[in-house]
Amino acid sequence: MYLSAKAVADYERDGFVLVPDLFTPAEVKALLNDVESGEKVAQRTRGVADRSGRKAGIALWSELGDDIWAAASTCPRIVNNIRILLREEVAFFHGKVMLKEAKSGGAWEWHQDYGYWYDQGYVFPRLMSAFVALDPATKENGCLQVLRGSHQLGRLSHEAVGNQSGADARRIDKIEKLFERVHCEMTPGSVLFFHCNLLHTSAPNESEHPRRSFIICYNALDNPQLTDKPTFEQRPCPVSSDNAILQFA
Ligand SMILES: O=C(O)CCC(=O)C(=O)O
Repeated sequence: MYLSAKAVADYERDGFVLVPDLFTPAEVKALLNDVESGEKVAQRTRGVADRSGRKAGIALWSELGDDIWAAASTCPRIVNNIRILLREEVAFFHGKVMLKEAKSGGAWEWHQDYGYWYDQGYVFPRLMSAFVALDPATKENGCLQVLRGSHQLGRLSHEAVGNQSGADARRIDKIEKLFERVHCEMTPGSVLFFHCNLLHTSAPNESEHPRRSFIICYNALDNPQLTDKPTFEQRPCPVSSDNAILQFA
């Protein structure tokens, strides 16, 4: 389950790498059970409107806690691959469950995550995310779309679009043609590792089924946050045992 040298080279060229079936069906079932029946996601979910006012749900937290989400965030199959890709020691940054309801879940505008993490004071673009599909992610239900290699652009200007922060739309119109657009269709349990400057978007969910995912974000341990009120705990991300998720099943 550790990335090969080729996968690391793909990530460095493309800004992302997809690992099929990193989590087992039993682990995905346990995570989905917590989405549906647990308190954490229910208590934290809020809607974020896209440019047309359609909302996508997001439940976000910055602490690891002692629950199934912490177990997934400290899973060696994730954390050690993040270390391999960032090539340095990493800290947990935050986790977020993304909920695109059937027929109504809204879009996410083109953006780079470092577009807004820069505004939170992070000095270097040495952060990245692991997007864990909990449901099948398809074109119909608004899977993630990325521009292959766009992390090489560096950070673009961002502006408010709906309740979101989107990359400069006029610039996106021009540069979109320079890159291959990849629809990241994923089976449940698959994980997309992606760079914080990779341009990505997703369309509304037009299907009959929800599209749920868990995105885990990590920062390089020594990437400081310029702020009087740090929200980021600088300690090495713990690594749990490989079967920790199932202990919460
Ligand atoms: O869930 C999605 O479709 C996109 C989420 C996203 O772009 C983000 O959280 O940065």
